[in-house]
Amino acid sequence: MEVYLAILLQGVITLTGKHRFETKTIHDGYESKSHHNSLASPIYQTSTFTFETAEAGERRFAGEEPGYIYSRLGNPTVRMLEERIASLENAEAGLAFGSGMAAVSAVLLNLVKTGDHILCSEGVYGCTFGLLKMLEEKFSVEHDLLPLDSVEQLQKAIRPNTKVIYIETPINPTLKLIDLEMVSTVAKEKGIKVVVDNTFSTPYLQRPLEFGCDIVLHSATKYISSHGDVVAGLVVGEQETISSIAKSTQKDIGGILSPFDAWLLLRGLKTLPIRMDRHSSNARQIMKKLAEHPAITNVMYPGMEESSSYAIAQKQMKSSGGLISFEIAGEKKDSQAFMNRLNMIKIAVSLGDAETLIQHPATMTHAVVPEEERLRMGISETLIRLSVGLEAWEDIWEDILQALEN
Ligand code: LCS
Repeated sequence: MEVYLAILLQGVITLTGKHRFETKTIHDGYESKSHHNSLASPIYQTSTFTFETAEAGERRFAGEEPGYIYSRLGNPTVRMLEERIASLENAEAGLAFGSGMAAVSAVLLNLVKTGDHILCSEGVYGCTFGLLKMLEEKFSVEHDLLPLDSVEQLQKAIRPNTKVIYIETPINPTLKLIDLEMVSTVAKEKGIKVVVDNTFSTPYLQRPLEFGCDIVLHSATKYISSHGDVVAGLVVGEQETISSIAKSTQKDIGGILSPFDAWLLLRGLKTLPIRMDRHSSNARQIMKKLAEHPAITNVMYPGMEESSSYAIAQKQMKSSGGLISFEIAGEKKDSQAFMNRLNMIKIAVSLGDAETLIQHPATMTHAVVPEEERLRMGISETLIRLSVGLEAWEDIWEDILQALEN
């Protein structure tokens, strides 16, 4: 079993901690000298690794000799990605998974057991909500969804059996923010682990570990990939926590990432900073135009001065990212008719891609959430979520405008 630790510890070697973020997105986790000076990182498309002798295999399994064994337990291309994301989040170690939900479930199943309680932001991705329900029904792990917007409320909500505070910030799809420093300060006093889903921000815009949180996870399907061609998840944290997840829920449930998908994500990460800057600046322009339009009744964007999350955005985010949610005057059919009139903008779930995508949370990403809870999360029938892409913002706005005015 020690072998998993030996493989994970190899990770720290190639980190170039002295560099700035933009440099780390390109170099960390990969050392060309160890790979025939290949500029691009190689794809180790293999399921298993040979041992020179039976005794060498025994030593590897016993953790007495470093090296790879089998790709579910570790793969060099996947490891490069794990090292890079750990470096970008300023974490000791990272792990890659076959989807964001594989990452969420591996983390939660590792941290909780029957009888425990999870405190959760009032609003999470629909399948995360589904997982919380499943944990409750099958394993009696209870949860509460709360706004988590004051120390008093947080302290009141913590129970003796609360083991995890699980946060999305910005929350999908209402884009409300949670004060990470406030939550982690309260949690630390009580010995509770804070897990943050950092999918909407990426480490370029927000690094929760620097605010005292314990574990950060991502649906890497989104901004980290950005090309709409990979489904993946990432987790980072302290070495001890990451080793524990690697040895338990990752190894034995097995939701690992393929080497080729890891390679695509390594490639995507190289352009993360310039993409996030463009997503954010495009979104700002679209947000301003939406706010002025009479058919739009409500615009949700943390970087908007009128937003109740504005102060938190200034404190913990570099900029507010590429997602905007808004409500349209009328009812569900009016929102759907608006979406149907769009030409360039594609109707699709997922987000963070180069293409601008639009979706209707009440009937799509959050359709599994019962109506009463959905409305409490702030997801009305007319709410629309826009993932502002990398196109010229004027073209994105012209498409929205013609669909609003036709
Ligand atoms: N966390 C967040 C915040 C998400 O938005 C998603 C997926 C996940 C986790 C799960 O990641 P996956 O397994 O899909 O890689 N969000 C989606 C969305 O908003 N539209 O389609 C998927």
